[in-house]
Amino acid sequence: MKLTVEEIRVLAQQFAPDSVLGCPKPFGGGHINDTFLLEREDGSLFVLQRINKNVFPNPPQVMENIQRVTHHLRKRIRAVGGDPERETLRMLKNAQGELCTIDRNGDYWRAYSFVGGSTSYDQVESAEIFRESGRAFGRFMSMLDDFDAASLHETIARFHDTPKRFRDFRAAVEGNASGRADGVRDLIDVALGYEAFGSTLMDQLASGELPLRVTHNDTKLNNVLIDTASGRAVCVIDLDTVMPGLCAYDFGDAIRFGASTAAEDEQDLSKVHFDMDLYRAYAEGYISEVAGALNAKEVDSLAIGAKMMTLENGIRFLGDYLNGDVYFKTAYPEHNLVRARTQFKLLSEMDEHWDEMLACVRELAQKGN
Ligand code: ADP
Ligand code: GN1
Ligand code: MG
Repeated sequence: MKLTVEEIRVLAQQFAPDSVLGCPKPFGGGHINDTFLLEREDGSLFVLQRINKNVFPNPPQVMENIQRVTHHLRKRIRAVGGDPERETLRMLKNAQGELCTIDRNGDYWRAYSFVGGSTSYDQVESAEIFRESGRAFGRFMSMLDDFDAASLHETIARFHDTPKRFRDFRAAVEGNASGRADGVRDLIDVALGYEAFGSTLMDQLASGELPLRVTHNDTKLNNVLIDTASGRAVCVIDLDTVMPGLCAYDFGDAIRFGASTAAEDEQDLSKVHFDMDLYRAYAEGYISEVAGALNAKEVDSLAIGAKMMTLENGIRFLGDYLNGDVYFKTAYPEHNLVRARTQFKLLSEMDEHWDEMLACVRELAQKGN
């Protein structure tokens, strides 16, 4: 049963020993968790979040990963003279000294310090901000280069296993739980046309050509906080999916979201284009932080990852539409379909720019080495 605003306030109180002011306000544009912003009596802010247990079956494991990763990041940030309180997430403890409080529905709640003076963007407003987010995610991976990837829990099994995503997609088409399949046959056929390409990265991982690293796995622009005054990236957030992965996932997911001339859910497809200049800006930021660490196959995999993550999100959105909108938050009935259509539009334009995409990452990696 849905919690009342007062119940959410009481939960918030658990994480703030001094009293909480006012009502919890829904906050941010995430598609998964429920996020609220709260104010303490001293005027400071904090973020309260309900972890989506439909998406994360084992919240304690999610929390353990985040605690270990942020602890490691704090050490690395301190070592280079940075400010760990601003540059990585700080989880708050509740009155019992624990990182989570469980509500009467069995849902897990957690709290983070609010990173003040920062903004998260739901759409790219300038190439410079996008370049900065590339630097932030590149730095994030390099600061975790001495963290034992195998020791992390896999919080969502096979998260970027695209062939598995295709099997799930086929099941969604066949199951047709929403009865919507006949109305979107055109798009289903487009998606299935990419199935063979869908195994490229998993094959290269299996053959040992691509190494597993500690990756973020959900690198869209609104998962990095940008300093409002300086425009510099401050802090990578949304660490629920930090797991062993490929750099191609992190690079690719950021590109599929940000190197677009329109929002992920733009309804007018004539406004949605893949933007090569934004792609280059992100690549400059990201590669400037990681170039020396990547092998030649990984450099090429960045461009492949851009297509792969766009494809993967396309079949996830379309699959969710067919399943009856059970995974992603939606604001209206066709929302997932609208999102899927933007992904396939971007993917077809990436195909047209493929040679340029590949040449760009190769050239930047060469320069950075
Ligand atoms: P979701 O998994 O639903 O995307 P996020 O952890 O990304 O959840 O949080 C949703 C949004 O809330 C973010 O995009 C960001 O705008 C905001 N947010 C989350 N944590 C913080 C924080 N510690 N400081 C400032 N803003 C935050
Ligand atoms: C979700 O949590 P959020 O909104 O940052 C999703 C990503 C998708 C993205 C599409 C755990 O990201 O995988 O790429 O929506 N996160 C999860 O916008 O499934
Ligand atoms: Mg998020």
